[in-house]
Amino acid sequence: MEAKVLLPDPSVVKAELIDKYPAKVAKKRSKSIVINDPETIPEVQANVRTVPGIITQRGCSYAGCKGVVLGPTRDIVNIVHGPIGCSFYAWLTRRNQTRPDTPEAENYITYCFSTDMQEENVVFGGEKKLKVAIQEAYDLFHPKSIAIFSTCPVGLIGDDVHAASREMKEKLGDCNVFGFSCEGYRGVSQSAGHHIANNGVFKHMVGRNNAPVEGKFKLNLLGEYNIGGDAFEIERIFEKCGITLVASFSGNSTVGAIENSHMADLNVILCHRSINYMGDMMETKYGIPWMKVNFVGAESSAKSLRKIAEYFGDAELKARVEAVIAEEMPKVKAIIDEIRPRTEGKTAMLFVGGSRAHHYQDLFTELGMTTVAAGYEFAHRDDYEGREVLPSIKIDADSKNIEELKVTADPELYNPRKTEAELEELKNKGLEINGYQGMMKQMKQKSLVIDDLSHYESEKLIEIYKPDIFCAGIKEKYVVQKMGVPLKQLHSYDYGGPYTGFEGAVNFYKDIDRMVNNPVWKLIKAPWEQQEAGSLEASYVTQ
Ligand code: CFM
Repeated sequence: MEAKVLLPDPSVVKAELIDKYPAKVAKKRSKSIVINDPETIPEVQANVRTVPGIITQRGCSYAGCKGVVLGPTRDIVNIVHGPIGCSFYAWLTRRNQTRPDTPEAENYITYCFSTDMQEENVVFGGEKKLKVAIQEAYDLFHPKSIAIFSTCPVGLIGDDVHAASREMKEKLGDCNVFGFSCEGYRGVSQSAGHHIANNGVFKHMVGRNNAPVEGKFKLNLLGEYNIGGDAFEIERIFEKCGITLVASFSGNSTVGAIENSHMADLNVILCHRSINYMGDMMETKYGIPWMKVNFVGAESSAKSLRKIAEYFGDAELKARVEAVIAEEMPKVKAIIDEIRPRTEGKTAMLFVGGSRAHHYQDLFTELGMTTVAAGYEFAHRDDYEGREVLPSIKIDADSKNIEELKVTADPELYNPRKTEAELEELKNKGLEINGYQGMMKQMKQKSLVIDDLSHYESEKLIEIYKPDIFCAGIKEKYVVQKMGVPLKQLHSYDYGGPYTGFEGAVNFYKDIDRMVNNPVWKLIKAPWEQQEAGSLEASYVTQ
């Protein structure tokens, strides 16, 4: 039975969140703060510029391109063309793990490659220095691929990273060199960087190797970045089921696997926000359908495996998947039965990037916990409301900045994996092909959905709801914990993980149990409990 959670009136909460803002800001923010109705799905303002002066959780386009999409592939040398700070900030901070076949196998993830742009390069140009850096990396490592990432000053001074890459690719002969115009300011958030990265990976990597891949059920795992070892757990499950993983984009992946990925017969997408472009482009060019899955949550993992088996339509695979679920689930069930009485009825808030604020709600549901408010930092309306809204999304000037690749069917390699009739049949069985329903359909009536949550709003939310746990990132962690509320980092998982699949679910239950039932939080007095009412907002002013 589900525990009843009494929630404050969401319209009063919303009014309070925007009450202190200047009128113009309040008007803008109110469009991004929405009271959910899973039946009618209200419109959420998303993927628009953050109001200047507001402390946002967001990152930049370079972070989305280099850090998120390309970063986890181990045998590509990623050179950052820019000041050293951009590299240091991105160096090993995302906890994406990788497992080379042998200790000697190529793995550049632990390195930090930068052109270390100086004032002189900003004034006189940095292309020469970039070419020297590419040559140096090549001489040291002889990698198969080198990617160049542009930081803000590169775009400002007009260095042509693409021309430099082409020149070096030709000169080196056996190294694929390509660049990304992913300057931090290219979009309103890291989301722009995802799109730029998808375009580059599609243009320069996918389809370079047409060698056939062994296996009966071949798929690519899109939008899984192996944070804390998540991909390892999914790989374990696939292997048990007899499913062949051709390439992962891009956790625990290699350049070779991505170049060969168009040989798969299905793309499954975990993180819709960061990689849906790739799913669509591969479908158009090669005829590979994509399907949204979720391996966060034990029930969701079982459901996703069943969806994959249904797609391939093979009786033996279906039986195998059922056997794996039957073997894995009792272990999960034993733990949840022990933990759930302690977590049942508690509340959570999730404010993370572009997909985890949705996916992790499944794990909290399994714990009997209610998500009272959630939102993404940089997702688009389709991630909230479902892909049906795509035709009605207005393309603003910021989105127009990002190239839309014109993709057509490959004259030789296009091979629709399913006929129209087969796709229709799958749809009738409830399999959503090339679709995603978004977060809101799954969230409760009257829960709050907030896009690009500001620091101020997060403090207010905590003050009003006093949730049992708040999920966000390192920038929020200690501020929230000083209020007496534990914060679980869902970007890096703090030091934990994996949280995917069956074993991951068990890890998560245990970690959350420890956090929400830790008596230490009761010993902390939140700032508003220590100070007089009204004195908080101005506490940053020195008089
Ligand atoms: Fe996708 Fe991600 Fe996320 Fe993301 Fe990210 Fe991340 Fe994230 Mo941090 S790709 S949108 S840009 S699931 S790095 S692994 S945790 S904000 S919710």
